[in-house]
Parts: sequence; structure tokens; C-alpha cells
Amino acid sequence: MKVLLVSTNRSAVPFPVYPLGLDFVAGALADRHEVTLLDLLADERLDALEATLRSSVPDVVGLSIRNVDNTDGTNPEGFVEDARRAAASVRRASGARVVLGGSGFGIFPAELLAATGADAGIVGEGERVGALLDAWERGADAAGLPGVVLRDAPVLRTGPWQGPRRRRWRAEAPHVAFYLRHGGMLNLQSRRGCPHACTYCTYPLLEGRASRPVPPRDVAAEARALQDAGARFLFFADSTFNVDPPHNLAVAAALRAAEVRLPWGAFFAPSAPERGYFGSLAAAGLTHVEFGTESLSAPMLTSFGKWFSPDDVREAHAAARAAGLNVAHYFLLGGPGETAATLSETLEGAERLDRCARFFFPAPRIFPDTPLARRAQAEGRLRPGHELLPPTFYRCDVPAEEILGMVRARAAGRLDWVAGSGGERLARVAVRLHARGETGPLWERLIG
Ligand code: B12
Ligand code: SF4
Repeated sequence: MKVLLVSTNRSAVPFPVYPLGLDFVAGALADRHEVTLLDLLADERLDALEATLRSSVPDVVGLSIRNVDNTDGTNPEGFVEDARRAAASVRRASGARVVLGGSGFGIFPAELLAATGADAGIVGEGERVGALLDAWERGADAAGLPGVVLRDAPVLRTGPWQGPRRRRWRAEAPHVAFYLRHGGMLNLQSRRGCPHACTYCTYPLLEGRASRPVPPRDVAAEARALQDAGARFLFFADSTFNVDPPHNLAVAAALRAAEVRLPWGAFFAPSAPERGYFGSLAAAGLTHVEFGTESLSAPMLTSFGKWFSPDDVREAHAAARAAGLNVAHYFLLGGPGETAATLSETLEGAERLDRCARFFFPAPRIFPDTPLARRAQAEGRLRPGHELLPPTFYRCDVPAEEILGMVRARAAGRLDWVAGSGGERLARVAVRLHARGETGPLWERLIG
């Protein structure tokens, strides 16, 4: 069949993010189907989609829905409209069947099928789409296939994908040039899955709980291919990079052996590291550590289901700084049990972390099927049946405005204290610096 895979994500905040997921979907289908990719951010026009549909006449269009909203409370309308418009274009310009996928879809499958009118979707890893296409080709019933969601049918989640993991990487694809021109950052994975169970987090829902490492030699070969294509920075899109430190060290050794010389970054949990851990990663190119710290108050860390303590955070921070790395901490304020006292503890603790960027999200976004959603309901903070697709946040007893007020008062205008994810302001800095040929996430420029 002719398959057109479309990345509907048009957000360039905080910077454009290469649509990695679609390379894997293309890799899973390429043996049996004729697959083309279109990236609506790189093409910069939604009408490019209709033109492509009219000229290529696909049998199936796969729409990737990555973001639903920005989770920091500053875009109440979310991004669903982009997906809805893309689906409407497909219906207008072709008779193709429409299948949805992507992380946003994996969180809100029934809602997004309804909002877009698509025929089907794949929850979790998109490699499973091959079985759906086979069924459609044979005229067979797709109901009950693992990971496949049909409209008006119950959503059955399934375990992680056990089949081959194949990325179709085409350095000459037009959208690759766009990311090379806009910052030069490309991405890859060293692992899938997260064994932890933080109460607000969707990642185990998207990738499963079993940590599935990619063989270090394969990671390094992929990194090398991205380097050879002209990438200037790599981001490891693992949900949490350091779930498996021995694997990280093996990946670092493989990167060096493959002569990958690019700087790179990743999300880390602030667990106290083994001696020399960050130094070894730095020697393999790591420059940017983004810690998912969330709080520096012990009861709040417990409330979020974290396994590390404020002391671990300080130790992880010191180790990363001692290895000469750029460090950012992401804080999630306003969770269950937050009080003025726990907030002060976190802000006081954040003050004592030397030379880093600090991002403060004022309230946890509530996602379906998470312990946080269940708790919010049990506490009566969320009505049963409350629609969670429109951005919905946990509200603790301290109002979000008061929380942001405390952050701003403490920040006193310092640039390395950011309310939310940095939004348009950070994106503007990135556009300016990327235009001058600079690369990377660039939040280190905020550090005073
Ligand atoms: C790494 C990451 C980042 C990095 C990306 C760096 C980089 N250069 O890659 C950074 C920090 C920049 C980032 C930023 C943001 N992110 Co982010 N990010 C992630 C993370 C951890 C991994 C994404 C990833 O690449 N995964 C690996 C690829 C291979 O997986 P995938 O894209 O999901 O694709 C698979 C399936 O989804 C599926 N699939 C994908 N497309 C399709 C299409 C079809 C047709 C089919 C059938 C299947 C399919 O198959 C793929 C292979 O298995 C996810 C959480 C997670 N674990 O998914 C959050 C996540 C995607 N981010 C999220 C958000 C909100 C954001 C921001 C808006 C945050 C902000 N306020 O700034 C921005 C948006 C940036 C932008 N321009 O779009 C949300 C999106 C959902 C939501 N709540 O809206 C997620 C899910 C986290 C969450 N809170 O739940 N992010
Ligand atoms: S917040 Fe990080 S460590 Fe916790 S469950 Fe999510 S991905 Fe895993």
C-alpha cells in the first residue's frame, strides 16, 4: 500500500524537535509498503499536505500527534486543533484511511479519534501498525489487534513491542535539512521503557515499564549516521536516560569507539551517581544534563512516588557540575500535599544549587490512568468523568498564582529562574542563537 506518514507537530517551542517516532513507523512498514514522510513544521504550510495528498494518492495516511498541550498552563487551547485540521485536510483531498499515533495519541486515544474522525489509531509503540495495514489490505477485521484502537470501541492497552526496532533514516529527506538549518539538533534513543512509577507520569503508559536497552553498538552506529548527516547536537529522547547506568557507560564507550564527536544531552533522574559516572559520559560528549528533580522537599518527593531524596539531588548536581556539565533542574510544584512550607523548602534548596537553570511548573498536569488522576478524584478535586484532554491541572491548597508569585519573588528577575518551560521567550532566544549557527538546547545561556 502507499502510506503517507505526517508529523502534525508544528510547535517550535522551545525549539523544533525532529519527529523521531515517524522514522520508526517508517522502518516498520518499509519492507512491505511504499512509505513517504511529510513534516508539517518543516514544510511550514498545512496546504503542503493537501498538495502532497493530491499528487501521491496514498491508501493510508498516518498522522503523528506528539503534543496535546505544553503542560505548563500557558496554552489552555492546546495543540489538538493542528491534528484536527490535518485530518480534515486528508478527508478533503483524498479517500485514504487515516490512522493516528504518537505520544499525545497514546495518552488520549478515544478523545483524539473522536476529535479528528480518524479510522483507527495505535496506542504505544507505532511499530504495531503493520498488522493493522495487513488486516486492511486483506479486508479483515482489525478489532482486537494488539495496540489497535478503533473508533467507538474500547481502548485495550497492550505490552511493549517485542519485534524488531528499525529506524528508517534518510539523511537526504527534505525535513532533515530543516532541523539541520534550525539548530542542528537530531535525536535518538538508547533505551525504551521506564520501571519507575511517578504518580503524574505518562511515560510508562507510552513505553511500558520494562527497560529495553538498545545494544550500545547500534546506538553508536545511529549516532554516527546522524553526525555524518551534519547533526551538530544529539538529544537522547529516552524517558529517563540513567535508569540503567551500566548501559549508559557502555553506550558512552561505544560512542567514543565510533568516533562520535558531537555534544549531547538527555533527561536524567537526580539519583546519586557512582563515582566517575558523569565524567565518563562527559568524555563521550555529554554536555547538557536535564534533571527531573520536581521538588526539594522530602514529603513532596514521596508524594510524587520518587525514590531519591533531596540529598541525592544535591549529590547528583554536584557530580554533574564537577564533570563540567551544563545543568538544568525541572521542578513540579503544587502536587498533592504541597504547602507554603514545602514550597519554601524547595525554593530555598533550588537557591543552593549552584550555576544551573531552574524551570518551575506551577501545577502537575493530570493525565488519564495515572495515580495522580485517581488521587485527584478520590480527594474530590476532579469530578468523575471529567474530560482531561483540555489542559487540566492538580490544584493543591496553595493557589497556582500564589505559587508562581513565590517563584517570581525568589527569582527577583534572574534569568536562570524560569516560570514554566520558558515558552516563547526561550524560543526567541533559540531562534536568534540558532540563526547565528549555535546549537543545543541553549538554556545554559540563561545561567547568570
Ligand atoms: C525527549 C522529549 C522531549 C525533548 C525532545 C528533544 C529532542 N530533540 O528530541 C524536549 C525537552 C525538547 C521536549 C519538549 C517538549 N515536550 Co517532550 N517529550 C520527550 C519524551 C521524553 C520522548 C519523546 C520521544 O522522542 N520519544 C521517542 C520516540 C521514538 O517515540 P514517539 O515519538 O512517541 O513515537 C513512537 C510512538 O508514539 C508511535 N508513533 C509516533 N508517531 C506515530 C504516527 C503513527 C501514524 C503511528 C501509527 C504511530 C506513531 O511510534 C513511535 C515508535 O514506537 C516524551 C515522553 C515519552 N516518553 O514519550 C515527552 C513528550 C512527548 N513531551 C511532551 C511535551 C508536552 C513537550 C513540550 C510541549 C513541553 C514544553 N512545555 O516545552 C515540548 C514540545 C517541543 C516541541 N517543539 O514539540 C509530552 C506530549 C504529550 C502532552 N502532554 O502534550 C510528552 C509525551 C511528555 C508528557 N508530559 O507526557 N520533549
Ligand atoms: S517521571 Fe521519569 S522516572 Fe518517573 S516514571 Fe516518568 S519517566 Fe520514569
